[in-house]
Amino acid sequence: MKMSSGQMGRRLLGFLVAGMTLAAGGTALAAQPKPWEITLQDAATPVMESIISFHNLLVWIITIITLFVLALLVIVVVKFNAKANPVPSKTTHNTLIEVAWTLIPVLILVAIAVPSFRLLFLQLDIPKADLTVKVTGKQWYWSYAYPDNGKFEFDSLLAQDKKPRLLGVDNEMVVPVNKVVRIQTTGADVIHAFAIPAFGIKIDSIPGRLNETWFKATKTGMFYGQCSELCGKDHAFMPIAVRVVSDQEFAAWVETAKKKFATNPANSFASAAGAVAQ
Ligand SMILES: [Cu+2]
Repeated sequence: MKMSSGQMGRRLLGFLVAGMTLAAGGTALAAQPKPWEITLQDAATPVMESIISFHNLLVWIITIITLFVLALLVIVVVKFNAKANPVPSKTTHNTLIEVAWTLIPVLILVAIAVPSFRLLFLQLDIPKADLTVKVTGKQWYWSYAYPDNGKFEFDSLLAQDKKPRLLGVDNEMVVPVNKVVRIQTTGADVIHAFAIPAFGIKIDSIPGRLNETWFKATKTGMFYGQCSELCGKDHAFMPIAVRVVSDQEFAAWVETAKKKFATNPANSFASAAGAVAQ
């Protein structure tokens, strides 16, 4: 069948719109990495929203600078090559240009510094927390304790049979939605790093040290992260799975967790041994 260029254009436009709708539909569900993903995961916290908008601002700035430098290079190559410009100018100084190429980059850096520091303070200045979760990185799994909610701690190990592959765990970390959660993290053996892209957090879990960060998840659902510090042979197999639930569901979960995971040193030793044997 022969198509006119108008028909062809409309068809192409159709594909484009379909593709974009598909992409938009895909990102709405994303709380985990997707095949062929090139952008950041969707934000589930105010901090991640700020990270994404800062990132987008930087992409604009870097794109404009790169295109500008490319344009200058093209002009030089085309207009000032030996053939086009056999007798080169002897100019060595141009005060105006020298002041401009010093000042403009400084102004650009200052313009970047303002939102950059604002974001840094948002991340580092931990607001009054509604609850604290103590996260311990171990070779090769995570343990979660809820000191505000009772005396219980549990291990969270990769569950081979669970979806998504290599991200599903046996016991998820559970937190209430729209609450400030303070994360205190440490390492039990070597340095690990607790990172959840959708929450915009990534912090080292260092033996002998307690690092703090925070997040406020504004959406319920499952969110996944991974250990982000090379920590040994099973570094790739200690995912982080966080289930964000309503206040009532969280309260109910705390009650079951208290019974299920009542602090028992023998239990945590047994699961540690299990993890090593795995
Ligand atoms: Cu690790």
